Amino acid sequence: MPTNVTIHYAKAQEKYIKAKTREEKIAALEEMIKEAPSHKGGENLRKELKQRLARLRQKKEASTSRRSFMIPKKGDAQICILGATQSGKSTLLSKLTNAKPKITSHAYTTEKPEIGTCDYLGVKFQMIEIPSTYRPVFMSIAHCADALVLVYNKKEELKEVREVLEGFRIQKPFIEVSRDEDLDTIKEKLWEILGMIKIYTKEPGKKPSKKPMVMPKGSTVQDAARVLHNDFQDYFNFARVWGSSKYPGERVGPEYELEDDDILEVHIT
Ligand SMILES: Nc1nc2c(ncn2[C@@H]2O[C@H](COP(=O)(O)OP(=O)(O)OP(=O)(O)O)[C@@H](O)[C@H]2O)c(=O)[nH]1
Ligand SMILES: [Mg+2]
Repeated sequence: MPTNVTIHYAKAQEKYIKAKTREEKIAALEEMIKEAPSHKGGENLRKELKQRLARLRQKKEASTSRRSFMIPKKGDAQICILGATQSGKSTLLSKLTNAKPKITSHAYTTEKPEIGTCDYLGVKFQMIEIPSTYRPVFMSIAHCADALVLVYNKKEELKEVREVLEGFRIQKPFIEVSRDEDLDTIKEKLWEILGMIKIYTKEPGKKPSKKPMVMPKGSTVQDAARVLHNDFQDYFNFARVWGSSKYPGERVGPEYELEDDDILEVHIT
């Protein structure tokens, strides 16, 4: 124990030593900082205590945020469904995906995130309905999603959900969906706002893949080839493209920018 400390400091230090939880340690440290001697010799002590406190607070924060509801991404895009209670979120989720969420006419029926997969021309959307309580743990899902579906029954409900998003500083591409909307139209609109392209890859002399490769808009042959071959740098020779190219099967280089629904054949040496 450093010399020249007050009895109050000594007591706080004892609390710190005996503290069992992180919260107790933080509280005791705060007290120690307050009681640390103010003369010149106390400066270093104070500094050291403050650093210790900062480390403890950091750990506390890390453990709380780990409790947030992160759902591992599956498929090509993660979409969060949210809106006012009873707006029809679960009904929409059950229509679009394989999920079977509970649907009743009681408010706040959905109490935890419900997950399903939606197919759009071979693209897989992972759709997650979050409860309308807008708890931070659930809003973290919206925070991590690639896009949002704001479901509403009455137009006024949209104001509420937009305010909530603003409050949480969540800025994601979104679509607004009312109950009567056509499911295919919803999927098309979602695909549009995601800013992605579907690429069908093929091997020479074979048919293109059924399942598209999904990439961000602006991706080049090189970007796609990297996903296909780890050793692209060493072995890329040329590629052929059907779709956006001047003529079917045009020979292109690595910088060629691909477009939605292109067919790509990569030739390696
Ligand atoms: N007629 C009609 N009723 C609907 C439609 N969508 C939802 N409902 C009804 O509205 C009620 C709430 O639907 P849910 O899909 O559970 O709504 P939710 O937003 O998930 O509700 P919570 O999870 O409780 O917040 C149920 O009684 C549904 O049958 C729709 O498109 N048409
Ligand atoms: Mg629901």
